[in-house]
Amino acid sequence: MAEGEYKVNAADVNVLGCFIGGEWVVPDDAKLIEVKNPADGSTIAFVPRGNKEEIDAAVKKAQAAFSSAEWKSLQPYKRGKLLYQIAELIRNNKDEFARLETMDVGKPYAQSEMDVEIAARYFEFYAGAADKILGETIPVDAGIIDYTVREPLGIVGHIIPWNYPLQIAARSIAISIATGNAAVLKPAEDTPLTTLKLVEIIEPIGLPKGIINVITGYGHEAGAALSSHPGIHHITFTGSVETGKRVMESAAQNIVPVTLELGGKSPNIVFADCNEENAMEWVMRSIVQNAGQTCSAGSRLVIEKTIKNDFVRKLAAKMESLSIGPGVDNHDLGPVLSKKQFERIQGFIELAREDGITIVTGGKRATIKGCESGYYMQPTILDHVPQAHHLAQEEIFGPVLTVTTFETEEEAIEIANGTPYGLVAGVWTENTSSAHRVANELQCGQVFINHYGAGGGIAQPFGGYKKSGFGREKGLEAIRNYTQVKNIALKY
Ligand code: TXE
Repeated sequence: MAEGEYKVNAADVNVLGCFIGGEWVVPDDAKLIEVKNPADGSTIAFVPRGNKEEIDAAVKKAQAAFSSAEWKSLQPYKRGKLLYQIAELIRNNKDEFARLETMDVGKPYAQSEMDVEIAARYFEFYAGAADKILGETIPVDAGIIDYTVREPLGIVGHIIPWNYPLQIAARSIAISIATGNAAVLKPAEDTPLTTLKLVEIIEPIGLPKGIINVITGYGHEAGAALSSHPGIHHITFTGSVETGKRVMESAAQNIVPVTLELGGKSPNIVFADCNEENAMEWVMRSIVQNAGQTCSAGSRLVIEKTIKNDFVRKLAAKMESLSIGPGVDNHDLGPVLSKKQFERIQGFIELAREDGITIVTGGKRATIKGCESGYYMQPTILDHVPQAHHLAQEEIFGPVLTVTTFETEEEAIEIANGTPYGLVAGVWTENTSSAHRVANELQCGQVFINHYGAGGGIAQPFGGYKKSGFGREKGLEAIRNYTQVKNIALKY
């Protein structure tokens, strides 16, 4: 059968629907998308292959809900209370969410559990923020009272990637509700399950129908229809640079602002005076988490020459001791998402071989007994990667670490800044002055010193410099993306 030609009610697998205006919809003669478990290639569900029609229906429902008296009169603190309720519901369904995320994305169960907790915390964070979205008073001329109010934008489109589907859907929905917007979400075609589960648990709490809508489908169909829809007032996109450009182009046709959270090639800058054990642990974790499929993955080790050989040797041994296998069995590394992603990573490894780059460890597919159709990849270290080489410049999005050395602080900064990306960086040194000097010079949206991921991320603004995108998600900073400012002046 050709892609997308599955029939509804295919006997023995779960056929899920889109969520439009508070109803679950499986269009009659719907074409479906097969959702697979990357651990073993099995089919776990079918979802509708939504397209223009479904997006249009969702936007209309969102518009009606956004303009309804019911939504307009729901005070901010009450929106906050609903968000607290959702956080509780997420925690009550923790196992189900974690199981679904692991089956859908492939990631180890413990990492999925962490995602569930983070999802709940987004709802709590924005619950508390809902009634604290403040304006200002501005001193102008005598006899004038001038003030600003922050108003919702209207209908916000969210295009969600496949690497952290639950976390990203959660933060999207939480902030949309907190700021008083209505939302249309398009999860990634490979990983729609936890987004659908999320709206399923939210359904009974009594949000006006149409405030949250989910359309499943492919990017070039449902995604493109959403980003070019004239009824949308903002697009939040997380994904590749190439698709980000397309989304921005479509949004430009409607003069719609976009927040783009694109890829990264984030460096861990390791100085000789670092705490080696700590640095090594986090350098490893930052590239193997979710099998390296994390936009903020620490995918480049930029290390002081004097300690490189010893550090890399120990790091390789540490990586070789990691277990690889299905996420449900909670190994250190699960499979990568799909054949497409696996082949993409293999393409980079092939390039390393062709160009004589040293493969210190890994580089091969890991074969797991009983899961031969899964896409498992050995964690890999590539040494002596010239700064200008493709491998040091492009996002690989797999458990593949490149190594480049430096001799001076200036050189470290130059190498760290020397890619088109600018998302995150790690700095490892016991010299606080040097750490701050380097942090000030780095061209990226987030710097971690002596930890990678410190603070947990929920309250901290997250986003890129350069081709890693613009606009910020997370924290209070993100509220700017979801609101617009009105200035009001009164002459008395
Ligand atoms: O991304 P896409 P893909 C990077 C990573 C990865 C590469 C390719 O390097 O290897 O991108 O992954 C939707 N209009 N990241 O092909 O295409 C799509 O359905 C509107 C980094 O999966 O960017 C999905 O929901 N939407 C990243 C989302 O965009 C479209 C996370 C992301 O898919 C569309 C994911 C279109 N024309 C990939 N085409 C990160 N920043 O974390 C696709 N989509």
